[in-house]
Amino acid sequence: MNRSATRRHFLFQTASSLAGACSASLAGPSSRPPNIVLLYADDLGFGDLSCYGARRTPTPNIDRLAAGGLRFTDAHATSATCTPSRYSLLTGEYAWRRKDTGIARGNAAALIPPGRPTLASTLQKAGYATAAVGKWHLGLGPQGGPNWDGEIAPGPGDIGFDYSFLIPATGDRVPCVFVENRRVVGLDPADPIAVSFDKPILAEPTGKDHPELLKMHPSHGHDQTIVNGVSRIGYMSGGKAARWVDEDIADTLTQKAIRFMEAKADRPFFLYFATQDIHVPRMPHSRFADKSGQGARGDVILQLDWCVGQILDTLDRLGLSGNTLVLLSSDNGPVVDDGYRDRSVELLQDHKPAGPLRGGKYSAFDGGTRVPFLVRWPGKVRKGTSPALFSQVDLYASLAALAGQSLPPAAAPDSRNHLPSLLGMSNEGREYAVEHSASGALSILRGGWKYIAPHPGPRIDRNVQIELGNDSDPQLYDLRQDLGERNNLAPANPSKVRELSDLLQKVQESPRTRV
Ligand code: NG6
Ligand code: CA
Repeated sequence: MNRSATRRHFLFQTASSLAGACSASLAGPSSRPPNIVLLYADDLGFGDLSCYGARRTPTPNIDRLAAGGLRFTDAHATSATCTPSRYSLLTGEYAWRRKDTGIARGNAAALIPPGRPTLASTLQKAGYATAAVGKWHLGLGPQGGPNWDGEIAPGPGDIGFDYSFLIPATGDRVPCVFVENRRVVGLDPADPIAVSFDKPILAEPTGKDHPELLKMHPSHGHDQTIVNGVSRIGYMSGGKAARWVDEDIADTLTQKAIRFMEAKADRPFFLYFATQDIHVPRMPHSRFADKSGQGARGDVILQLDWCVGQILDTLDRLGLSGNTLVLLSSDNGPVVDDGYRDRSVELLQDHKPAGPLRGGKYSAFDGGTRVPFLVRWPGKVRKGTSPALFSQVDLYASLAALAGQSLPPAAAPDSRNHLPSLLGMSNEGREYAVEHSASGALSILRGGWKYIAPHPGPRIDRNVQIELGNDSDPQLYDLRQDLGERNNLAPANPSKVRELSDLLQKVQESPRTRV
């Protein structure tokens, strides 16, 4: 579709998809579909931002975003870990429907096959320039993993992203190199990369055998190949010139994101900016190191806030703020000790990363999946707070509607168009939301109730000190009275348990829930 056809289509679709839900005109005669900037933080908790009540580490730039738009209090990642949440966000399908969508290894093959419709490919079809910058963690390359020395495909370029600049997996997993489009950045062909998650690669020092080489020590796991004085998950050799310096990652990614927006300022663009912050290893730039008084975790919250400020300032400088929908959220809940001794536990003080919620990252309790969610589009998104139940699985269908795209039947099987609630024109939100814990427990929220299906497994992960929410009995909580999920009402409410477990079973059994 050419530009003006795209615009006509957009006006029509937007008007029709919002008919009855709002009277405000979203698109004036001269408008084009808005740019979309999705800021996706890593492991940021419901209580970590000052606009969500945090008091010790201020986040003025994120607060500025919140003050100019809508702050959700009941928004959810689909899973309590990264890979499945990102999978759901981009495909509009619950990750638990598919095998191999758990936390991906650093050399996992591409999880989303080429040609599969994604949020990015749908926006690309609508005429958007699209980019993924930052953490990927959705696998790259063919079965068996990518050839890091050659062309790395398939990848984001095959599922709708025109441009990508990636941390292939996570900051704490090898390979510790950036991949730009289909190539490792700065690779010396004479120093090829080898990666293994099964056996050590000889001649490469590990944290386990050479703790004297470390500038930060692991608390659990993370004792394999050392890169930049930090031991990682997995083994790698080679690629010495290409290895990243953790302290510069935030600057590098932010720069790439800014360059992309500058280059595409004259057309609608979609920027998926997935920060490494505030995941481990928390290695802030010296501008932020020791500045929070809360250890490395607080410092990287300051760094994340700076990144967001840079993005917002760039939109202002380019004159694009008025025509850009900015969203900020997190892939899962918070964790304080996720494997490195970085003083975050000792200096946490009274800060509650999950706010009033129980559990955190990995957990079936709401701390695992209820996350900050901010939406700003000046003049178009209502300012204030929204209590609407919102799931990230709905971003696909909602943003597709905003861009005037109808979805082919096979696309986005679990994604529903909740654009009116996304824009703050309705507080109604989703009828129910499904959550998925790292142990594989499924929960469902509806009408203020939350049901957690019985699931085997430990109640507490002692390494990370998080309550996982596993129980061999059903759990039922009334979140309106008991947001902290303390009082299990299942024994006293068998009919509510049945109602919610039936609904959850229906969702599990139907291959798609898009209406
Ligand atoms: C866990 C890692 C944790 C983190 C997580 C993935 C250990 C002991 N723990 O296995 O540090 O990397 O995987 O986090 O290795 S996520 O946010 O990308 O899902
Ligand atoms: Ca995460």
